[in-house]
Amino acid sequence: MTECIFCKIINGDFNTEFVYENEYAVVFRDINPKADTHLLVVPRKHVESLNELDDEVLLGKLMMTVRDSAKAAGLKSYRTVINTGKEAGQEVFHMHIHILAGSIKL
Ligand code: DGP
Repeated sequence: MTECIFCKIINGDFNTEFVYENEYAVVFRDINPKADTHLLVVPRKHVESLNELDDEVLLGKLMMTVRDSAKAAGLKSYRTVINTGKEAGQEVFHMHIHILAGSIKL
């Protein structure tokens, strides 16, 4: 049984609403938003962090998912952040990309 919170979300264990999804990733709202709009793009495949991601096709698909989900959310301008490693502020060790838009408190 997985202990990874994002794997559980992907499995539907918490009924988290996906604002966008495709075969590579799901996108949902951050529980602790740091901006007016704060989304997380999370690969369906469990990878601890960017340091462990060795699939360049998946990395490209994730960036396309950032763009497509931002567009679907009506965002024209946004910031993307990937926290990699504890010292950089990574709290959830399932790689993800933050999308922040509007007033950003980072
Ligand atoms: P990071 O620090 O880059 O690992 O960001 C992890 C983010 O994940 C943090 O901003 C809060 C968010 N988060 C943690 N647990 C949950 C959860 O159960 N649901 C949602 N929607 N977001 C979560």
